[in-house]
Amino acid sequence: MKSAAATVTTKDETKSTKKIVDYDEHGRAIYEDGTTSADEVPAEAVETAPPPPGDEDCDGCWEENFQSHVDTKPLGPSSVGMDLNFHGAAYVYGIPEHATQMALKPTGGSRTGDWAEPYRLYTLDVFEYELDVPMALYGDIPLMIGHDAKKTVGAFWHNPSELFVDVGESGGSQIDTHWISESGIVDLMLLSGPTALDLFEQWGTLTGTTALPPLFSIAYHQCRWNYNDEADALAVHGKFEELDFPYDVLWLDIEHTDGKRYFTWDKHNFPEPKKMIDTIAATGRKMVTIVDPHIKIDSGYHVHKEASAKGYYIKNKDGNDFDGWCWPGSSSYLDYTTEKVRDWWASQFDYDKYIGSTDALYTWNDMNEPSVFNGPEVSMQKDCKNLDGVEHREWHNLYGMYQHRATAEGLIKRNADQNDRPFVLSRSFYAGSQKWGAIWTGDNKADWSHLAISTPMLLTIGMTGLPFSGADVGGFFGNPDSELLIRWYQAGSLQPFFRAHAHHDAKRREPWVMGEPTLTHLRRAVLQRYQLLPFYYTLYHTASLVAYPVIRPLWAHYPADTETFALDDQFLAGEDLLVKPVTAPGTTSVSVYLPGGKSQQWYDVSTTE
Ligand code: NBV
Repeated sequence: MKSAAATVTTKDETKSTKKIVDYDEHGRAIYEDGTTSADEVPAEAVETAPPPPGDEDCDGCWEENFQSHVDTKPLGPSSVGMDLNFHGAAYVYGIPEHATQMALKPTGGSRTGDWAEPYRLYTLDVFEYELDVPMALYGDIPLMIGHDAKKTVGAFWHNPSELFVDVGESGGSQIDTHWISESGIVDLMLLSGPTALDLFEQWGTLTGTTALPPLFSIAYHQCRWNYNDEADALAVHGKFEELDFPYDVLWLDIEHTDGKRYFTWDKHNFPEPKKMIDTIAATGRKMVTIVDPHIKIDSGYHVHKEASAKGYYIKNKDGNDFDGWCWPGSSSYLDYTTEKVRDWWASQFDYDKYIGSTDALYTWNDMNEPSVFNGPEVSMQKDCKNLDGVEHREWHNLYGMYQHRATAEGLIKRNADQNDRPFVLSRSFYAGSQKWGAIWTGDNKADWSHLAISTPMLLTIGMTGLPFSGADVGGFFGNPDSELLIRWYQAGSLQPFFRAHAHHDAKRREPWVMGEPTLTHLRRAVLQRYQLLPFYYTLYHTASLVAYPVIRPLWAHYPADTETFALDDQFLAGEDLLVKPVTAPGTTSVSVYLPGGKSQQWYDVSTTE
C-alpha cells in the first residue's frame, strides 16, 4: 500500500490535508476517511492529488496539452480496454464513422496496406476530410460485426468517450480486435446472429428501430448554402414547377437567420417567412431550416436569455457557462444530456416561439459534434461539465444524438394533437440515432473518389442501425462537371437519403443550370427515385419494424458467397434491387457481380430482360 499526503481544496475552499492510503484502479487517491479524489472534484474546481509515487513522469496522464489547449484532467487518468476475438470471422465491419472501405482493414502497420493507426471514434467536425484513413469523423457507433460463411455476430462497446479500435489481420482462424476508451466503464453486449438479418433485428431490439420517415423526406431534396433570400428560394421553387422537375423539400442554411440566432429570420432577406413557406407548401412541398446547437451569447436574444437564466448551458472547468466560438461569434452550448434541457429545447419549436414556422417546416441539426471553432480539434474541452457535473469526456460522442432527439421531440410536440411524423437531419450520431431521424456524411468533395466512398460509408452506417442516411449529392466542396453531377444523381437516387447540397463558394448547380443534356439525365435519375418511392417506403417500413437496413451488403442475403464479403462498390436495396453506381469518369460499361449462382435470375430494370 502506498501512502502520501495531498493538499486538496474542499467545497468551502479552505485548504485541508488528507492522508492518502491507497489508489483506486484509475489511479485516483483514496483518503483515510474512505473518500476519493473523485468524490471531491465534481463539486468545485479542485487542485488534484499528485500522481501516485512512480507515476510523476507519466506524460499527459495528469494534465495534457494539445496545441494551445490544456486538458486539466481533474480526475486523473482513466481508461478501459478489452480484447475481442471474432472466431472464424472472414472480415469485420462497422464502427462508423470513417471514410473507408466496408471491410475493416488491419491496423498496426505490419503489412503493406495496413494502417499504422487504430480506428478512432470521437465525433468531430473535420474540414475537408481525407479518404481511406481511420481518422474520426462526425458520428460514432461502436458496433462491430463479424461475418463468415456460417455466421454473423456483433459486439457493442457501449461507451461514448473517445475510443480507439485496433483490428488484427484477417485470413487466420480469428480476427483479433482491441478496444480502448478514454474513460467510462466496460458495458459490452454481444449479438449472436447467427444470420445477418437476425443480427440487424437484435440490434434494433437493443438500440431501437428507425422511426418511419414521412414519405416526402425520402424523396428528392434541394439544398444549398445558401438560398439567399425569399425571392431566390421562390425562384428556385418556381423553376422546379416550371420544368415539372420533381422535388419535395427546399432547404435554408445558416444565412437565413438573424445573425446566426437560430429560430429567427434575417429581417431584410426573409421578411415574410410564413408567406414563403405557405407558397411552397401550397404545392405539397416542404421546407427545412437549419438549427445548430451553439447559442449566440446576446442578452437580447430570447433563446440565450432564457437558457442562461435557467442555467441550461454546459459549464467550463471553473463552473461558468461554457463560452466557445462558432458561427454567431461567442456562443454557449445547451446541455442536451439533461432531460429538462431537452424538453425546453423541444418547446422552442412551438409555433408561438419559432415565429414564422409552420407545420410544413422541418429541421436540420448541423455542427453538433459539437463543433467549437476555438476548441481542441474544433470541439469542446474535455474538462467541461454537464448539469450533473459529469465531464464532457464521458459523454462527448452522445452530444449530437441528444440534440437530434430533443429536436425530433420538439417537432412531435408542436403538433401534439396530430399524428405528424418529424423529419430532422443530423450530422453527428451515436448508436440509437435512428430513432430520431436521418443523418448525412458531412462535408464531402465534388470528386469521383468521394462519390465512390459514399457507398461503403452508407453501407456501414446502415448495417450499424441507421438506415436513413445519405451523402451530399454533387459533393459539398468544389464544382462537379456535368458527368460527375449526373453520375452522382444516379447513385444518390438509389441511396437512402437523397439531397443535393453545395458550399456557398461552389457555383450554382440546380438541375437546370448546366442545360441539356444534363437536365434530362438528372430528371431521369430523380424520376427513377420517384418511381421507386413505394419500394423504398416499404423498405423503411421494414426497417422501422425489424431494423433491416434499407441498403445492404450482398453478404446479408448471400452469406456463404465469399466473393461478396469485401464487395462494397455495389449494394442491395432491400433484398431484390441490385445497384452498382458508376463512380469513374468516361465509363461506358461496368461489370456487375450477380450473386446467387445459376439458379438465381436477375433482370435489368431498364429493359426488364
Ligand atoms: O451551415 C453551413 C455548412 C453546411 O452547409 C454543411 O452542410 C455542414 O456540414 N456547415 C457544415 C458549416 C460550414 C462548413 C464549412
